[in-house]
Amino acid sequence: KKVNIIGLGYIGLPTALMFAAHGVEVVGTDYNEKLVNTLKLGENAFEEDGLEELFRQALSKGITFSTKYVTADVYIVAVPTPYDKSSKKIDASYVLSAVKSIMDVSPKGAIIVIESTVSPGTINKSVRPVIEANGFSIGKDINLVHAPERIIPGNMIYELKHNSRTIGSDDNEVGRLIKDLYKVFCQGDIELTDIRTAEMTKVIENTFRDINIAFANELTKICHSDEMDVYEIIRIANMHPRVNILQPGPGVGGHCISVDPWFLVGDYPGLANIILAARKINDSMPEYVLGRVHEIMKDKEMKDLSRVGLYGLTYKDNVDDVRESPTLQLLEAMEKHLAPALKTYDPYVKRDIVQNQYHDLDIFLADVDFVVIMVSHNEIKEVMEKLRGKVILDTKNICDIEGAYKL
Ligand code: SAJ
Repeated sequence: KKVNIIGLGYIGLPTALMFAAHGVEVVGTDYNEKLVNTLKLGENAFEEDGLEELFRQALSKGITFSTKYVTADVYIVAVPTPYDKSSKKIDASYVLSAVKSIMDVSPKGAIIVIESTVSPGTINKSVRPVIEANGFSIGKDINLVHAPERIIPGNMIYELKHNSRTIGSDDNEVGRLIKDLYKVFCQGDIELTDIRTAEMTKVIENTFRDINIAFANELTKICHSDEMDVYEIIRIANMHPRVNILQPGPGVGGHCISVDPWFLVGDYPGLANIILAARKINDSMPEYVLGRVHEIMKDKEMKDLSRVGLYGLTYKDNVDDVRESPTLQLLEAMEKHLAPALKTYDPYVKRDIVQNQYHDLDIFLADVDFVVIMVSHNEIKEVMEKLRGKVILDTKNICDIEGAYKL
C-alpha cells in the first residue's frame, strides 16, 4: 500500500519514517515549504532519541517529502488540533482542510486515517459532512478511520514500536486493513473499536494524566501552606499498593495534556467538573512559581528581578518543544503584571524566542544570583554543582544543594 502522511510534525514525521523504514511506500506532505526542503536535504527536523537513525533508514528505503498531496491508498492525517480559547471547543480547521485537499487527489476507495487527537464526535459531526458535501460517499468513494497515537516525546521511537494502540472504524473490514498496516511496525496490541469510542478514549487518556498531575500540584500548595514536605509525603503514600501520585511541577505544557481536557470542558459544560478544576490548577502553577520567587526574594532580601534566571524553556525535560511550556506561561504572566521578563537559558532551544535568553550556561549563571529550575534536563543534573552559592528554587525536586527551595 502507498501511504501519504499529512503533517510532518512531532507525530507525523516519526510515523512516516517508521512506515518507510519498514518497507511501506511513503510520501510525507507538509504545507511548510521550509520544513519540506530541510527534510529533502536529508536534515532532521527536531531532536528525539533514535530519530536520526530512523530518518537514515527511511531515506535509504526511499521515503519522499513534498508540499503536495499525492495519489495514495491510505492518507494519514497528523496535523495540529488546537482548541478555541473562548469556546474551549476543538478547532478542527487543519484537519478539515487536509481532508478537503485529500479529496482532490484520492482514488476511489482510499482510506483517510485521522491520527490527530479530536474531540469525541468530531469525525462524524465535522469531517463526514465535508466529505459528503464534496459528493463523496463514505464507504464507497472514501473510508474514514481514527487511529490516535500514544507516544511520549522523549521516548517516541521506542513507544511507537512497543505501545498498544486504538483503531476506530465504523466499518470492521476497513478497521482491520488499517490494523494490518500499523502491524508492520507496531508490536503492541491493536484494539479495534468504533470511531467515537476511539476519539473519546484518546482524549480521556490525556485528561486522566492532567487530573493526576493537578492532584500532585494541589498537594504541593496545601503542604507549602502548612510547611510540610510534599515530596516526602508522596514518596511514602506511593508505598501503598493502590496509590500512585504523580510529581508536582511548575505547570503542564506541551500540545496534548494542556489541550485535550479542554475539549471535554467545551463539549460537556456542567459535567466536566473535575476536569475543569484540574485544568485550572495546572494552569495556575506558573503564577504560583512566580509567587514563590517573590516570597523567596523577600526572605533573602533580594530586590533585583533582573538577577533571577529561569533554567529551562521547553515544556518538559530533554525535548526541544516549547509549546505551552510553563516557562513561557510564567513569562506571559509577568507581562500581564507589567513586570520585566526574567533571564532564561535552555540548551535545547537554539533560536531566540524570548527576551533576555542566553545560549551559554556559564554566561547565564554569571548574570544571575537566583536560579529557578523549571525543567530537569539531563544537562542541569550533570552540572548542578555550578549552582552552589546561588539562591535556588527547584520546581522539579532534582537539586540536593543545601538551602535550595522547593515548590
Ligand atoms: N508533568 C508533571 N508531573 C508529572 C508528569 C508530567 O508536572 O508527574 C508535566 C510535564 O513536565 C509536562 C506535562 O506534564 O509539562 C506533560 O508531560 P507528559 O510527559 O506527562 O506528557 P506529554 O504531553 O509529553 O505526552 C502525553 C502522553 N500522554 C499520557 O501519558 C497519558 C503521551 O502518551 C501522549 O501520546 C501525548 O501526550 C499525546 O500526543 O497526546
